[in-house]
Amino acid sequence: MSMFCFQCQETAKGTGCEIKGVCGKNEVVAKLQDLLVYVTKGIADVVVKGEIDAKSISEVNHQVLKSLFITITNANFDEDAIEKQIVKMIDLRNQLKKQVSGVKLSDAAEFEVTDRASMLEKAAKVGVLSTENEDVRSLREMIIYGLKGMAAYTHHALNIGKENLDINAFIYKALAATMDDSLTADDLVALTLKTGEHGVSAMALLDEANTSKYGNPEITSVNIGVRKNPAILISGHDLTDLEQLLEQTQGTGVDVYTHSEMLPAHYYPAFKKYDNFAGNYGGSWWQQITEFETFNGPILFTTNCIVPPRSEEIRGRIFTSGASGYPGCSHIVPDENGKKDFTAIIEMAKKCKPPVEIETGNIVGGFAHNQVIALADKVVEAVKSGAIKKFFVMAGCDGRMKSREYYTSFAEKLPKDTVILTAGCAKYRYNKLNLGDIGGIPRVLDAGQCNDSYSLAVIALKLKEVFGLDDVNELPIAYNIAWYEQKAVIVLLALLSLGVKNIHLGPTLPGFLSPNVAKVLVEKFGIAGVGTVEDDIKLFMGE
Ligand code: SF4
Ligand code: SF3
Repeated sequence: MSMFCFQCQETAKGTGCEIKGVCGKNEVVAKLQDLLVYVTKGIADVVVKGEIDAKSISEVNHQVLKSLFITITNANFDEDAIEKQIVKMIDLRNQLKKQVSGVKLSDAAEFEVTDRASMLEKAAKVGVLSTENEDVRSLREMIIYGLKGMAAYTHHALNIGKENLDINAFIYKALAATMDDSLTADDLVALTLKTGEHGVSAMALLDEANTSKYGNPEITSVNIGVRKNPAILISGHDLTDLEQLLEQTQGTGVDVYTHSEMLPAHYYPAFKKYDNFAGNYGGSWWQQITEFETFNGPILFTTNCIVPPRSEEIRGRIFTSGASGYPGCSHIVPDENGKKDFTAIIEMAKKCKPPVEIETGNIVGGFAHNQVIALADKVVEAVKSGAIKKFFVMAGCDGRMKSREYYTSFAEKLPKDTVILTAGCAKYRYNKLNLGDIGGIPRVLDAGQCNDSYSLAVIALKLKEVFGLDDVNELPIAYNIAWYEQKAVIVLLALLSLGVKNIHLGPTLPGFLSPNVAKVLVEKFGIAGVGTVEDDIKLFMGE
């Protein structure tokens, strides 16, 4: 076996990628990512055992978030960039160690490597399979994947200047705990829920960062056709990159389109003032394989999800920033004030043909908590009158597997007196269907990106209050969530920590759940997989 990774839904055979990632990650990238996670654990060990206050180590905090983010599925395939980050983290770790004396540190805090070969040799000993007990391994990895998602959201908030040091302190504590052999399976289950709690805080922090800077999302109709100008496509989740790109493209004759998870940027009031912010191009992340061909212009990835480009021509048009990276693609780095210079992308766009139109029409979204709560009277009335029988939270990720057609069919076949609440790129399975509305309330309410699943939780808690219920599970809300990468793991853990039960998770249950851990999730939280559309609808509707 040359590598092992089972962190995403598309993992080979549902059990683990062992030769090459289904995502395109090769053995070297996989191993370097393992080592990057390991050195962040080493830093956590130093911080926890040395009782170092997160307040005093801001650069370390930031680099830990970035390192975890780099290892998220489809974020970074660039061996050299990951190697550089490992070197940086070892250096930070060694600086940090000078503050600590008289404690025995773990190997993760002590190891040294000299070159790529020694990194790969070390990585082979510290990956996922280095934990032998499969239940402990399963719980440790579930916590680590949750932390990766949490780190991504916290990193976005940081880019907007918002921090919550309790989250950073928790990340250290939890990372260190994943190396602690004295913890029992019960301790690790408790830590999983704690991870979920901090996931709620991370999403709330990002929500506060986004809405304080860009305003509260509002109902918006987004054009999915094209204009006649050359253009740049921006993908991923980082709104600060989008803001800077929109500023720098003003008056250049270059339009900006969103792709995949960047679509919800259109819902924020602050971006509506840019007249070259043209619309959204294409569907969810995996459709980039054909959509980048017809887009014609350069593409900026601000985060995941990158699919290895099929041609040199396309690779030459891809730029990356932040935690994302791809070999051979230009990576834009910020200056010391966080400013990024996108001139190279804009100049390239000017020489490219305008995008080819692949569809026409509009998508309506912008139903984050503030907007939905503004409509609360209407929603509550519709529930009381029986016009709305049930809400279906269908947030999460999309993916390539054919089995995900389930979600399109599920949305189509749901009774007409139901409403879908969505967030994340899962929505592309049904957001272009004409599902109609109920007394003016659209049957698909899109709150935004995957992190805006937080909005769905806020909405549920508000409804619980309005209806005077004691338990969020008494609401007429069912959860049928699609997952793919580790941000969906933190969303799931966040919902569990809020007491939400009976979540259905698909299209397949995570390969990283051992049979015993899966059993705990089923027994304690009522987690279930998906069946056939017809059976599941009957089950959810209580028929
Ligand atoms: Fe496989 Fe997913 Fe890991 Fe990629 S991220 S190597 S597809 S499990
Ligand atoms: Fe999608 Fe990658 Fe997860 Fe932010 S863009 S939800 S998969």
